[in-house]
Amino acid sequence: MQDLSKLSKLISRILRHAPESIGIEIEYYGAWADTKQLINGINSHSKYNIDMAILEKIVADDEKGRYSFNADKSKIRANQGHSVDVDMGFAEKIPPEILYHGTAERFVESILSEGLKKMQRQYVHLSKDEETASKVGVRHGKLHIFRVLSGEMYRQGYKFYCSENGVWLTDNVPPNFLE
Ligand code: HQG
Repeated sequence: MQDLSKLSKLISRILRHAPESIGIEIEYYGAWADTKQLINGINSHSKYNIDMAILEKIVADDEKGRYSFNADKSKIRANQGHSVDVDMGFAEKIPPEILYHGTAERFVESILSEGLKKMQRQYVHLSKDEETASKVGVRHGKLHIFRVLSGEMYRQGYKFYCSENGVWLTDNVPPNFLE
């Protein structure tokens, strides 16, 4: 029995960061990959075996709603988190007054001086609640959670977007909007 969570990690790496690793491309507008090409690419370039039924299960069961299909399931994409250059066409959205960002303690000093930067990804990722932020943060080490004054940022002209799976995104967060 293969480990579907490892297969899901591979899929998110392919769809967000490295489509070329299995010889496929993702479209600039919408970040779509061809579903059949993804399946064939994984089968020929990795140790995993996948078919449409397994892929559908991974997409449906993903606890963060990381992926979506188009209407006829001929295309698939990651809903957020890309480092490859894509335009997801996110609509601007008014954020809640406060959002959260979970990170590791060792980054705190740098974040307090430079603000939150997007690093390898296309946006800074913010969470709607502290619980989600803590899950994001512990991936990096000893947890530190920042409160982000997103309402105030919005009023000062900063743009916010929200992905299909509820992750808040913005270009950067200067230190004066962090608590
Ligand atoms: C840190 C997961 C030093 C930032 C999650 C973070 C998320 C700085 C790290 C999604 C900094 C980047 C994204 C600065 C930011 N100095 N460090 N000025 N500015 N950082 O993984 O937000 O499970 O690229 O605090 O749920 O942790 O993969 O971003 O620690 O939505 O689906 O630089 O990934 O989704 O790390 O996580 P990441 P993130 P998945």
